[in-house]
Parts: sequence; structure tokens; C-alpha cells
Amino acid sequence: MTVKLMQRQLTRRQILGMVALQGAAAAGLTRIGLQVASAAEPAAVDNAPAIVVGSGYGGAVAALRLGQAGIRTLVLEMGRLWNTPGPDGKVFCSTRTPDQRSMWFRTRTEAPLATFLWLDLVNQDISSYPGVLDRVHYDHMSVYVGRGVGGGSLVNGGMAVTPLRSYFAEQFPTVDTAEMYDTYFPRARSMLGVNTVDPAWFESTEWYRFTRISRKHADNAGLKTTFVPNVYDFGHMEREAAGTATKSALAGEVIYGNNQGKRSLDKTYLASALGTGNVTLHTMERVTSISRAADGTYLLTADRIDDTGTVVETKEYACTYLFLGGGSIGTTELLVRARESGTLPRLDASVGTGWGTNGNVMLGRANHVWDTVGANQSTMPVMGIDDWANTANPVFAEIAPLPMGLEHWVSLYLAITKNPERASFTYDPASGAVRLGWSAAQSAVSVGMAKKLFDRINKANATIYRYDLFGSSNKVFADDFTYHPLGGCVLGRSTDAYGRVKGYSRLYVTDGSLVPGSIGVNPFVTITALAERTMARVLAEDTAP
Ligand code: FAE
Repeated sequence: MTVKLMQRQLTRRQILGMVALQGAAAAGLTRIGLQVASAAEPAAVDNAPAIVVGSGYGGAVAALRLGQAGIRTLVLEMGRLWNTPGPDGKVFCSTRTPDQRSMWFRTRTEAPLATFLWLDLVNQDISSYPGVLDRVHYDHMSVYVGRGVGGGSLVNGGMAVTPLRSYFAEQFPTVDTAEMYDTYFPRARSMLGVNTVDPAWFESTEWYRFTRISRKHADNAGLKTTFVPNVYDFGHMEREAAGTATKSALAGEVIYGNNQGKRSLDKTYLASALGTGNVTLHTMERVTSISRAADGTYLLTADRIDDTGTVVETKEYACTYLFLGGGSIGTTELLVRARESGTLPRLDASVGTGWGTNGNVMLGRANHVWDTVGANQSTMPVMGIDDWANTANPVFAEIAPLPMGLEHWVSLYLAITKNPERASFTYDPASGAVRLGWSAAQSAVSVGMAKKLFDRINKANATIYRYDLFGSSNKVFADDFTYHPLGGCVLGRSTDAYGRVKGYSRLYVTDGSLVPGSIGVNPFVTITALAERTMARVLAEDTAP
């Protein structure tokens, strides 16, 4: 995107914030704020009125709204700031040739789709580095998360889906749905820069042939498909296709970051937050513990790491208002440890429960030789098979790309099933580790539901599953990972109806931990809208002098 174009689309505050981000990156700084951008020495911020842990959706909304309210706020993010080009001139590496920038302290990449024709062709050796995508392993489930300024927005597929109103109401019985659908969902979508693919372009471009084929096969089975909005700039994508813009979504970029086109949080909420002049961001700092002083001040300990992962400094912070936006597993882990190790003993017993995978299962189907999916595929999904209304087997399946640069006849999907299974986190005092009690049997429930839907599609089209994509054991359904970790500090159970954590005043959760394990669609619009609702209430009621 040219500077001119950016200036047309961005607010003055966002531009100021982006200048701050660029200035910090150029100088290799891990402390980012407007003062830094103007080269002045930043004010001491180790004691801030408000601290936000994490800079994903929940953290970014909190930071912006606090900054706008004139409250000096510090954001602590364990990942790095992603806007310094590497030796190849690009900020992020591509999925086809991943390097150290791809994954969080790994020596080999761990992509979800690990094999092709049973061959270990996808993953590659890399050097250890604070890369942008992490895969957090628990016993029977691993969780993909984004690491860096912008959290999951840096690595996700950008699908910006508002949940079905009736299902939202089912999941959040205490939340006023009219207020959500009239105020907070529209606010979230507008701030996130949600847009939709031009249907005419979609129908004609080679880049979405894979989607049209999947739509045809769903149609043959009598299933409904629906367009899904995205935060990737479709104008940019069309220019990529026309050869007038540098390719990103059309160059296989997604899970290790997009160098162009994606409206990730560093370009939206976080740029605006920094632009208020009240928000400072520290990167490469992982909060390890939270406690509370006798006067009610929250005390945080954070490890600052370098590019090798070595802790170079242990820092102490104090604040009056503490907002947790570390994501479902980041926030839940901090709170479970705080309760069980006795630093926040009054946290509710429900903290650490109600966790789910949003029913995620990935699978591939093998198409007939005449049903080509195209060598050229956009990485941004724009359509889903919507069978959520089928009460016997509710599934919403995203039609996912598999951009290998060659014709492979694979239709790939990320199914979101209405799996009612939930798991809890436990604390191991000996190691200090927090574990997740999700079992293989709980994943099997999602598989059963996805299988019912895709058996229908295979039957109607005389096609079969692909057995070669998820390792050497002929695995059809990848049920051992999730992109959508949800829950652990559920709204209305571990918190009040607005995300205020039970047992402690001025302690808030604003991220995916609030969602009770399932939302039926890709979750970031819901997380953003709920965070907007929390911030509106908290700023009106809790922070008045
Ligand atoms: P999140 O975005 O994960 O942000 C948490 C931040 O906190 C991260 O930056 C962490 O590094 C940081 N952090 C955690 N612990 C600490 C700590 N102790 N100290 C300091 N910092 C910490 O949380 N969702 C959609 O709606 N549409 C999609 O198309 C989609 N595609 C996805 C594709 C992939 C590959 C992945 C991994 C996820 C996808 N998601 C998608 C899920 C979405 O990104 C996710 O629900 C949100 O990012 C969750 O937002 P939170 O604010 O909860």
C-alpha cells in the first residue's frame, strides 16, 4: 500500500501510531510510544495507571479505549514488533520457504498440514528465533497462536465472521444481544477494516477456483454456502492479481505473516492506541506472575527475553487497573497459576474451566481429475459451508486454501463443529506448569460431526477423503490442533457480565478466554466486540475519579 493510499484510509491518530511503530522498529527498540518516535526519552512507565497484558484483539481494544480516555497505559507483549525487513527485504517469510521468522523458538516448522502424498515435504529446519507463529503443545491438543505486536491478527486467515445471533445468545445468555448486534459488532467490524470480496471478481478469478469447486460440491449435496467477510484488503488483492501490487495473499503468505494487504491490529487498533500518546508498548516481555499489594495495586513480574530466548532482565510493574489480553491460554494460565500459587487466592473456582476448541477439525477431500482446484490459490478464505441450522449435526466449514503452486486436486476445509466437550486447566506446583486436560476422546466428538457432513459431500460427488496430508498414519481428520482456543475465564462465570474478574476489583479479562469454548464461526470479531463492550462499561463506571 502506498503512503498516499494509507493516508486516505487511516486516521491521523493511526498515522501517528504507525510512525511510532516504524521509528521503534528502525531503532531496534522494544519500548514503543509516541515519545520514542520523536526521539525523546520516554517517561518512566513501570508504574502505569493501567497495564494491558498481550496485544491481540482483546489487548488492542483495551489499549485503544484506555488511551482515548486519557489513561496512561502500558502494554506488555511477549512477542516482537513485526515491521523490520529481514535480509530478503521482507518482514515475514513465506509459507513455502519458511525461515527463523516463521515459528516461536523452534528448530523445525510445525505446519498444520504436515505431509503431501505422505511425504514430509512441508516442514523445514529453521534456526531458533522468536518467530511469529507458536504451536503450544498439551497432552492431546496443541494450540496455534500468533506471537508479536498484534497477536493472532498477524498469522490468521482474516475471516471476520459475526456469529449467528441465536447461537451468540445461547452462548452468552446474560449479554444484551440487541446492544451487541446494534453497537459492538458494527463498531468492531468498522475498526478492524472488514470488507468483502467483489462477487463478480470472485466468480472470474483463477485465485478462487478452489472455492468455487468446493461450493459446487457442497451444492451437489444440497448444502448451503455463504460468503465470509475478511480483513484482508480485497482491493489490494485484485491489484495483486492484476500485477500492479506486490503479491502477498496471492504469494502463499498467511500463517507466517502477510507482508501486504492484511489489516492486522498493528495497522488498526494498535496504531490508533499509540496515536493517542497515552499508550506505550513493551515487546519481548512475558508476564510470569500477578499479585496484589495490600493497597489494591496490582504487581506484575515480567521476563524480558532476547532473540535467543534468554531472559536478560526480570522486571516488576505496578498498576491500578489490570487488563488481561493474553488470549485464551495466555490469560487462563496466568490466572490459574495466580490462584493456585496463592498470589490471587480469591479467584473463582471456575477460572481454568470451560475451555474448548471451537470444535475445530481440518480435513482434505480428493477431487476428480476434471475438478481442478488451480495451481494459483489466494490464502484468504472467503466462503463457508453453512450447515449450522442442522440441529442434528451443526457444522460451519471454512473452505480453506492449499496454495502449493501446483494443481493437487485437494479441497481443504477447517470445520467448526458444535462440540459440547469442555476441558479444564490444572496447576502442577512442582514445575509451576499449567496443563490442559483435553482428551483424544473429546476431539473424536468433533471428528464425528465433521465426518457426517463430509461423508454427505463425498457421497453426492463420488469422491473420497485425502489420507496423505496429516502424517504417515493415513489420518483423515486433523483433530489434534485448534486455531480457535476459547474459554478458561468464561464471561458471567469467572467474571461478572462485563469481564470484571470475580474476587478482585479493577482486574479485567478482554480476550478469547471469555468465550465458553464455542462460538460457531471464526472468533476474532466476537472477541473484539465483547472487548469493546467491556471497555465501554468499565470506562463509564470504574475509572471515574
Ligand atoms: P491473541 O490474539 O492470541 O493475543 C494474545 C497476545 O498476548 C499474543 O500476542 C501473545 O503473544 C500475548 N501474550 C500471551 N501471554 C502473554 C504473557 N504472559 N505476557 C505477555 N504477552 C502475552 O488473543 N480467527 C478468526 O476469527 N478468523 C480467522 O480467519 C482465523 N484464522 C486463524 C488462523 C490461524 C493460523 C490462527 C493461529 C488463528 C486463527 N484465528 C482466526 C483465531 C484468532 O486469531 C484468535 O481467535 C484471536 O487471535 C484471539 O484473540 P485474543 O485477543 O484472545
